[in-house]
Amino acid sequence: MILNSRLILALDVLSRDRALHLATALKDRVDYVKVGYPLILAAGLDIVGEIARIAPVIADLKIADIPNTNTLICEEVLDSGAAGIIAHAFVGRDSLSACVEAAREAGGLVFAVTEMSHPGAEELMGPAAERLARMAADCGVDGVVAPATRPERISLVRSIVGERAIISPGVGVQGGSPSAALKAGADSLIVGRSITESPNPAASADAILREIR
Ligand code: FNU
Repeated sequence: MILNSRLILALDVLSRDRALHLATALKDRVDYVKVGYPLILAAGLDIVGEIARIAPVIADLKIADIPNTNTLICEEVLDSGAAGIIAHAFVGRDSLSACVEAAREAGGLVFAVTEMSHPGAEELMGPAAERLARMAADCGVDGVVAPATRPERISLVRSIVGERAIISPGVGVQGGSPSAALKAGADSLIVGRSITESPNPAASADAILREIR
């Protein structure tokens, strides 16, 4: 995984032009551009390849299906140019392993979600997060997604996943602090609206980069 800036841009915008404009403007400040359902549904899967020509793409489809369907989804999105994918761990070892195998075939990265950053994740995912992190590590994922909104959970996940990457969303609009997440053990921060909805996205990214450094 690339860890230069330690910043991943979450590009949850609905216009192809805006997405390409932001990716171009911010490509030197971020290691990856993360795209998910909002942009892919609005602009089509080809947007993955278009952005991949600007910066490496992580496809955040939170893949969560039976192994065969997971394989098909991974193949499609990796073929379209994604350098990495995000999959849910809660669906089970066989489903997550299917993602890992598909990524290995394509030379891509797999990140497993252990616990999400929003308050509702405390209901069901929180109590299972340690087991999910352990299972994800056993399956051979490259990294996990852990919540910047709960830095203590990042520390816990770090103690389980060892050297594997931890990428953390929830900074800014969701209330998480960049420095607290990094101090707790995150390798990279995933940041969306604090940058994309700023009147000056480059300046907002720079402010986060200063905190990272
Ligand atoms: P921002 N995201 C998240 N929490 O926020 N993939 C998770 O637990 C998770 C994610 C994504 O709040 C979210 O979908 F697993 O605007 C969005 O794309 O900074 C981004 O991270 C956060 O966006």
